[in-house]
Amino acid sequence: MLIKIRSSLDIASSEITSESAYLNRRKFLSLSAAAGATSLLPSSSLFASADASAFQNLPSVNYAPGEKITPYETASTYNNFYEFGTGKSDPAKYAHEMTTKPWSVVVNGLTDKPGTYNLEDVLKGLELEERVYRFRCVEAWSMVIPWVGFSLSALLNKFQPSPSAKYVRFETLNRPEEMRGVRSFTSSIDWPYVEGLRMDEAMHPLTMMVVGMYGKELPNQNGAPLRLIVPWKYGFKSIKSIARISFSETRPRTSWEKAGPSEYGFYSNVNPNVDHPRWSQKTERRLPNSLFSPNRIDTLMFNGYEEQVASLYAGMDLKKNY
Ligand SMILES: Nc1nc2c(c(=O)[nH]1)N[C@H]1C(S)=C(S)[C@@H](COP(=O)(O)O)O[C@H]1N2
Ligand SMILES: [Mo]
Repeated sequence: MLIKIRSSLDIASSEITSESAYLNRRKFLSLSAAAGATSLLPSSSLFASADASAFQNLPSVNYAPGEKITPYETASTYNNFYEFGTGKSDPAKYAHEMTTKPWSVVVNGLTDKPGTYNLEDVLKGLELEERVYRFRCVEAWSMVIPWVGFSLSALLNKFQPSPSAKYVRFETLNRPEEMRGVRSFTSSIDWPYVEGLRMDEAMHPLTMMVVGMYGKELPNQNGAPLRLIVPWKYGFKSIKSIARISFSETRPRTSWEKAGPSEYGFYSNVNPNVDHPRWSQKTERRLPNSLFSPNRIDTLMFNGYEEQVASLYAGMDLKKNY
């Protein structure tokens, strides 16, 4: 096994929090028993099916206390992943056409360790954990999701960015033959999908690199095998299926800035006081909802993570830097 996974034996019972409410204890026990039964099969990577248990029994922290976890069914069927179409159900229908094994990541720019790395090598030595975060799309819908991954800082530190690196840029896989949205002539996105963070945002402990959700590997439609989650920013910053990570001194131009500069800025912090030019950001539709239970709730400053991240933006005009 190439990734360091803590077995249930080395986790103090105090670390196994009761917040993993979506998995009741009995279900958990039966799943780990099943995983135990297959552990004699040869397996060489975290993502081999015999290692399904690698995503369970992890230390878990709930960053959305008191809120209901969105059902897996909703989180894995109501998606934005324009590489597979613009409809919310397109990713669940078509993202299986993307090959995610094997997967490699190019690391370049201002780093002492440029190269093309197998996913297994990128992840080597990193310890998985679970975090429950609120997730807020710029289209004013939201969910609460238990992600599995680790702080992005742990991964970036492995690549020793040089002190002159001020930004990190991410690129999604660009493989039109497996992505019908990329092949489409009506797309407004300049492929590949590009996102970026200021280095201090990237190194913030809440910024997460994600490989799983709900105690399982990420489904392709949610950005397998490697995606970003920045819980205080609008969902489009959380780029999926990452194939390149670059360090730079200058601010990268992101796909959404290019597509609509007056509507989508570089920072894209969740902010109920700054409306999108075409709609309000004061409230959000918490999924799943229906005509009869609209589930409208107030949007929180920095998506509820103000205490942890506001200092990153001290002195900045958040209306200008939207
Ligand atoms: N490569 C890529 N990443 C992407 C997108 C996309 O179209 N392509 N959509 C973004 C948007 S707008 C949102 S809201 C989230 C949706 O993540 P989810 O489907 O896991 O909820 O992914 C983000 N990451
Ligand atoms: Mo979004």
